[in-house]
Amino acid sequence: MERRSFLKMSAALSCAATVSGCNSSSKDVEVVPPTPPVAGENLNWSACLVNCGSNCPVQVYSTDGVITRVESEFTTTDKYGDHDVRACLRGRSLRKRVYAPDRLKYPMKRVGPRGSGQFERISWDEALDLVAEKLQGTIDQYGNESIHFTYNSGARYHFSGKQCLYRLMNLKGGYLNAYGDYSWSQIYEAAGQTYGSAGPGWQGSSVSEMQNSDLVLMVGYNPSEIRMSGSGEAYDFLMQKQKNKFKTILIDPRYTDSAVGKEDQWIAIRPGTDAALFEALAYEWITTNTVDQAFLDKYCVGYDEKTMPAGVGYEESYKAYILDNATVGDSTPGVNAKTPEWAAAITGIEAHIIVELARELAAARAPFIQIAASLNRQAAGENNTRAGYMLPILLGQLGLPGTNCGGLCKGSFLHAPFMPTGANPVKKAISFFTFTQAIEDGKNMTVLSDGVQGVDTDEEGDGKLGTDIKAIINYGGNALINQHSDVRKTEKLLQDESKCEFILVVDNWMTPSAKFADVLLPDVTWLESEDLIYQSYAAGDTATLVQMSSGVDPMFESRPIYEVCVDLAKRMGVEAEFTEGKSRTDWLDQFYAESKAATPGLPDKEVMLKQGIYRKYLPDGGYIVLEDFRNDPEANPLGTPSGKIEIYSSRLADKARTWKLKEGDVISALPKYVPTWEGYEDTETKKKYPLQLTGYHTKGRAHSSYHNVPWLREVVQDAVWMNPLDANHRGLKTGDKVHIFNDRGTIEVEVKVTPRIMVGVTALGQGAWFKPGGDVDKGGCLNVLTTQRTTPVTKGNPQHTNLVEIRKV
Ligand SMILES: Nc1nc2c(c(=O)[nH]1)N[C@H]1C(S)=C(S)[C@@H](COP(=O)(O)OP(=O)(O)OC[C@H]3O[C@@H](n4cnc5c(=O)[nH]c(N)nc54)[C@H](O)[C@@H]3O)O[C@H]1N2
Ligand SMILES: Nc1nc2c(c(=O)[nH]1)N[C@H]1C(S)=C(S)[C@@H](COP(=O)(O)OP(=O)(O)OC[C@H]3O[C@@H](n4cnc5c(=O)[nH]c(N)nc54)[C@H](O)[C@@H]3O)O[C@H]1N2
Ligand SMILES: [Mo]
Repeated sequence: MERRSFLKMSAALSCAATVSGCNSSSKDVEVVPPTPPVAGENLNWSACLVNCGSNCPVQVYSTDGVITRVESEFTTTDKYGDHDVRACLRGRSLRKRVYAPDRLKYPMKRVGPRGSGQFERISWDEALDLVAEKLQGTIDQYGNESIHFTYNSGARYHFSGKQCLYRLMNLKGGYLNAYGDYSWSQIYEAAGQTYGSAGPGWQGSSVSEMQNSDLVLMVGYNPSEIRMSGSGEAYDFLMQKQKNKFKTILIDPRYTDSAVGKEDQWIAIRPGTDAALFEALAYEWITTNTVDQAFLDKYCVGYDEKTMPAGVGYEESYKAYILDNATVGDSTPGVNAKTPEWAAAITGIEAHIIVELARELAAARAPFIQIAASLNRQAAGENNTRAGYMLPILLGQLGLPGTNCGGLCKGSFLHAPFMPTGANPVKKAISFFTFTQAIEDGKNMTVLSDGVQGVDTDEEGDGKLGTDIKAIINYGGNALINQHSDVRKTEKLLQDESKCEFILVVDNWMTPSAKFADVLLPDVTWLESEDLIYQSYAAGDTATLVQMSSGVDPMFESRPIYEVCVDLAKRMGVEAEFTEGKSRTDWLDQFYAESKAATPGLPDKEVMLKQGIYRKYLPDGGYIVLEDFRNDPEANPLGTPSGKIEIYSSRLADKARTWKLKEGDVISALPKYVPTWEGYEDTETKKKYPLQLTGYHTKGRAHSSYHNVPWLREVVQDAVWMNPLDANHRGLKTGDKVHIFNDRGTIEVEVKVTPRIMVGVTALGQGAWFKPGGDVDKGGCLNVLTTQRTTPVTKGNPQHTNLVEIRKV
């Protein structure tokens, strides 16, 4: 039985992973729901609340409170636009996850050294007393700003989720804020500087707009793997492509699932070098007069002498930079012009391919350009992304049908409220990625060196954070250690109990982060929860609401975090404020009523409990990003200081002057290709560690989530991709065990030798669980190899920028 399901799951995965798509194959088949194999089975709806951008519904069958099977959704005729929202293999494996042997069963407190994983079972009363006492004690001794939440994206509940803990802490005086996130920090910055708000960066045109495009340029965009849900972007993309036959060009070091099996062009590029390619495209367009000069004059600041900010000369314009030419009117390129030949040597893309790409993009009627988030997770992530936004800007191809501003595709939404958190009285904030630095020496972190926000500043604009992090709350996240960079460094830091004095972890499983808890609380899982959720933030063109209900009782002694917070609020003297006098049912009813008011077609809750899902294809129609601005820039100015698209950013020019940067880091007023530490051009480090390594988001997991489902490990091997040339050179063949290492650590994984990755570059799915013990991490956690060094502007995560060496074990 188990084996059979596994084979079925394998089929489902390869199907979800290839470009033909699961849904399309069953389009004309009549949908016959399978007969429940067990008499008297109950059906409850639940959802996969992981952070892949799409929260798929699942049907949970149970008998006498025991889950018998988990099915994907199959309630429609499956005609595109009213199609099933099918979970990928991960969602379908949820029974295994709920019943995983490492499920946390009881509240526990640490007994061994921190991180050793030695715990002792305690009662809920004892655990709650301890947590309340530790949090209150930290507030009393060090102040609210010494308490911090580590990044947490693993459980997207609306009612009983992380918001409850934020709410509790806000009622108790707050906590140290974090700005940014592992996903898109550098994108927010790039879009904010260029387009005046973060929005266009993560809410570009909707996928549906591809129907009006003749050429979709996907720079690092890999929807078949990172947007796998059956309703979502990958499927929308496939449907649009099948119907409209636009050409797709993929630029990625890997030949990804989004390319395989189609007539696409794949252009392999060295990680972190995209900006050099973009500049060569700009060079081609400028020297062949194919830039949209009228657009640049009317809508933009900083392209050439006509639109420079007051006091800034032509020599600092984008055109002068690309041509390496400081004289207005003289169009002869200088020796440092950004020619295709120059870019070829950096990117690994032959010059004639760059020239051809420039021609194709310029000739396209409506190019739809997406610059994916992977480029922002590089050492010069802000500049990479801004440089990518230059493509639609130079061509004047944005705000029009079939185009995109370079941003990630905007998903559709229906409204469902989240538990209100209230406002945080603490205004101080650090970049999410610098929490380890704030444990080590938060006191001395500053505005100009470390991007600290919300502190008092002197006349130079500098100011100190003034506190260290002394307590951490880690709920539904594994970024305390596993998902954060330089695991070995974090490990040592957290082991030192004099630094961070208290760590609370709330999770469902004994994850690497859970092992570092002082108090460990068992949460219920999604399948044991009631909630009304929307489809998450990037699920494409079909908006859904899912009514989750629980067919199984909370397992062992696990408890929903809402109830835990009520009990903590009681102990900490804020119960009345926390509950507002409402019961759990009152909250859920209130949320449902708010959703129904926002979506009048939503049926009553009793109906939704049975039907599980409510969906609407493009509830607001399609979306063309920056359309209003394009139509009427005076009436709809952007949020930039000039109200225009800022190619030259005066705000960044200021930061470039005043901020204190590490050697090699660059902040620039113009978007620029920057050769970085541990990039392709870091020849010094490459003497020891010659291979570039990126950590892609694998279909086998969502980050570290689902790592503990053995079936998934079987179908998606955790192996480092390596080109045959690099492998031969090292005597490696597929399946060999290898050590990947650099100065930060060593991990052990298998190698997959494949021409699907370019020479000199290696790639490993991120998210495997760190397995401490000895010098080699046998868990294969990529973050043993990544650095805590930050990107220059947002102090974000350059987790795709790594140099390593690999050898056979
Ligand atoms: N090297 C490298 N590192 C990366 C990335 C990369 O590309 N490369 N990507 C980064 C990105 S973009 C992100 S968003 C982060 C993601 O980092 P995280 O937000 O830490 O995401 P997950 O690894 O999925 O961890 C989610 C946690 O939530 C727990 N969880 C699941 N369900 C529940 C529940 O019902 N209740 C509770 N209490 N807990 C639950 C899971 O067990 C798991 O421990 O990782 C970042 N790390
Ligand atoms: N299955 C699955 N889906 C997920 C997630 C997951 O963990 N698993 N995580 C979700 C989350 S939170 C996020 S933030 C997104 C992440 O979405 P992305 O950031 O887009 O995902 P990545 O896999 O990091 O990168 C996408 C592609 O970019 C390529 N790439 C890496 N470096 C470069 C580069 O310098 N230049 C170019 N051109 N390409 C490069 C990689 O090979 C990869 O194929 O995915 C979401 N979806
Ligand atoms: Mo992310």
